[in-house]
Amino acid sequence: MGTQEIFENTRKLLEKHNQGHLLAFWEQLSDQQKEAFLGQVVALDFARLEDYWPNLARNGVSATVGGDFTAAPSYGPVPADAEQRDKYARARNVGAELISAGKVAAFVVAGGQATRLGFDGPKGNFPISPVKNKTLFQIFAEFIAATGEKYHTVCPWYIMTSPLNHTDTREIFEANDYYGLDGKNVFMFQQGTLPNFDFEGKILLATKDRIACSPDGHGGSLTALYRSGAIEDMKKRGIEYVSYFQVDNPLLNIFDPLFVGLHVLDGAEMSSKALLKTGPKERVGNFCLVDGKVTVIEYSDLPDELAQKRNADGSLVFELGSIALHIINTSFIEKLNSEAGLSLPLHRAVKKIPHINDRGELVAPAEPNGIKLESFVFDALPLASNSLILQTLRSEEFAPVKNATGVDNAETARKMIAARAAAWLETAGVPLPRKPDGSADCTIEIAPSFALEKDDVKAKLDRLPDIKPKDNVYLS
Ligand code: UD2
Repeated sequence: MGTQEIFENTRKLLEKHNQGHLLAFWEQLSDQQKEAFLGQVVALDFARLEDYWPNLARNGVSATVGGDFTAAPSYGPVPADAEQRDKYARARNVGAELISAGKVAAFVVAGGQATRLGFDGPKGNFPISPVKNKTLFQIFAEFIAATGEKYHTVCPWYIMTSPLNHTDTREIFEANDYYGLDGKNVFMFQQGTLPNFDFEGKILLATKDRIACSPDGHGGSLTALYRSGAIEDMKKRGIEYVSYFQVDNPLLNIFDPLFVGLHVLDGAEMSSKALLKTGPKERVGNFCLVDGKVTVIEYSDLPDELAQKRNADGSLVFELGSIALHIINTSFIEKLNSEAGLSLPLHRAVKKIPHINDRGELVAPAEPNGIKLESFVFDALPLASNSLILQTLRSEEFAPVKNATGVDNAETARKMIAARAAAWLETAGVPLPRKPDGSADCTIEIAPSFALEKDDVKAKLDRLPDIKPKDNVYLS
């Protein structure tokens, strides 16, 4: 088919979908631009385009909140009774064996824009550790390397970027020599994009020859893992479980044998870690059971009266918040992609979207002018045949770097990293100088090579320096 014929077909298709305006500047484009532009139009997934509008007009929430749903059950951060103590011990062993056998891979979603943090460049390059100022990427890389050492194995790392930051991310890894990891075991791939719309449902043009697009949300990772060949690579390596995490949490335990073990013992396909929310409206997803299926309802979608609802003992009915840590079976990801094709609900976000107007002039809106669509990975939870939730402790595993100021900022995260390090040392019996308010009067940073978990500290006690008030101590 020649370009003219492709153009005619495309024009008809666009007009059918009320998007004919996209060709307004066609005659002004060079042949090369025309070809590239047609490529973008063809990639629009017209089969799904029809589905976009209802999602644009109203928010595509994760589940029918008005329906019959209840709080989701969970495993506590510590076993509830003797039987559970036994199960946790077994789970730890099973998890450790699977990690040792190289069946678990790390997977970070790092395609977001870090707009709230106001940081220029991939968020993973944000410096955060309290003494050495290591970046998020470096902390994760060292955690992965130290896990390999501890379990005498290789833990591959899959990294999802987006067209917004792929080249920068790749360059950062190369400039840092993959933080000591073997580049062969770091698999970087890009997520897909979705077009941006105005409030009438018309797709916006970024330039005369480019459609305005944005990353398709972390839910896009489930498709991107498959399409990029990452799942194929995992299968070759014998990986059966993916430890999914976000780029903004320096405190997480990427390879938690208990979490992996419980997931496997319970025959789950996709599991989650949760913590008790700080209050009804903390900005984390809420775990619920909808029709017996574990489901996450994002904070913005949970009606106020439900968010505020309390049990007789005063605790919140929906008290479990999602911190976006999941174990996902590679076979589940394959199944989602190979059945009728994965189609997670699309959530809308009203944003300021730079674009060109019908005169071809660039507009940088001061107010929100359009809609971006995203899918969320947790919308795959109800599709899993079984899904468990394991509670963890905020002080142990959640210090997200989200905002420049206010809650969850870099300073709060730094303090939490140091506070956890101090708590680990004290649990191992190391006395630390304390301020009158009880907080540690020193700043400790524990490198993953020193300890991955609290219990690892005990074996290193002979390597500890004498810690005096105001000291900055780095343990590696
Ligand atoms: C997310 C969760 C929230 C809670 C919280 C914990 C959603 C909608 N909400 O909130 O329930 O678990 O995290 O910290 O997820 N990303 C991509 N591609 C994209 C969009 C995002 O890779 O297209 C990555 C991003 O780089 C980051 C993660 O997804 O690692 C989370 O993105 P966010 O900062 O937009 O999520 P947030 O804080 O609204």
